[in-house]
Amino acid sequence: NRRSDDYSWTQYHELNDTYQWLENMAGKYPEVASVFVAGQSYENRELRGLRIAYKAEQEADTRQAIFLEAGMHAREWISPATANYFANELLTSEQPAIQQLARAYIWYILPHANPDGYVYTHTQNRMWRKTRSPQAKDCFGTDPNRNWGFHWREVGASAEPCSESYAGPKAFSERETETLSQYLRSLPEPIFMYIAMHSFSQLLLYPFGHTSALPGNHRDLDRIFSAAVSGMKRRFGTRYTGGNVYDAIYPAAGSSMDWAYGELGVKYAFTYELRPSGYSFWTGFRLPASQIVPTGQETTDSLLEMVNAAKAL
Ligand code: ING
Ligand code: ZN
Repeated sequence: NRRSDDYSWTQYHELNDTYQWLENMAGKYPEVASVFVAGQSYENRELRGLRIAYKAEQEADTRQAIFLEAGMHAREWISPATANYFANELLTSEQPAIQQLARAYIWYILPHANPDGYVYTHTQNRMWRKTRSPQAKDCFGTDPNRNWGFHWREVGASAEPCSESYAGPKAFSERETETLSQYLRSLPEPIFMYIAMHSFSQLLLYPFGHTSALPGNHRDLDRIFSAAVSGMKRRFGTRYTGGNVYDAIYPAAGSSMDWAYGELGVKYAFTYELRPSGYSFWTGFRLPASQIVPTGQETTDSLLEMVNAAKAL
């Protein structure tokens, strides 16, 4: 129903509008951007994303990849919106620092890791979190951020199919997580950084969720964390806190971030919990669309500092 050329940053979009926009961006910047399909959902939707690869400046292209995952949880609408805003910045920004950032890596931006759930939040239940696969007891869905095969279901994940944090009957039981994990293994470039976007509470998190033991490179992760948090604050004074998942938020095994770090060997893995701050369930997922732009701006500032801090290590 919407024209492809009037995709806006002042409203949340339906899945197909964003999928059309991804195609349009690839068409508009054919030298740089292409659509990729990272997997399929239970209801046969694509996990469609945008690969952004500027022309290599050196003859031997040794650039690494940065993978940005969003929309894993259906109701966290600011997550895909922010990922799309950032992809747009990588393609259109006139700021030299952003252009440099765009050119220094091969970017994979996946706005909707859980497309079935996202569609469901538009058509049936705004507060849906999980996937939409039928489970036992006539309940639907698995928590896709508890379903990854790294210390699966050890802690902070439910064995109860009706629970919001149901880990699934086994690791990678969900087609979304299984196909995405295979896609990540198949990338031609080594993955320098894995970034997941959720909402809300204004936190920046790093591994692990299954234990309070800190990852081996936690001092480096802390430095990157500090840079990213000050980047977030620069424009509007937005405050983020955080740290390792287990201590900073709650024990939670089976996330994509922990799998990327622990199983794929990605050294720098982070999860943003975007705006708003606080813990009010009823307002937290309904961030006004007027905040897409400021959230996008400050998060772009943060990502710039995050990547540059990691690069400088
Ligand atoms: N929070 C995340 C969740 O999956 C999280 C917190 C992040 C857990 C990273 C594990 C790893 O519960 C939300 N709001 O989804
Ligand atoms: Zn989430």
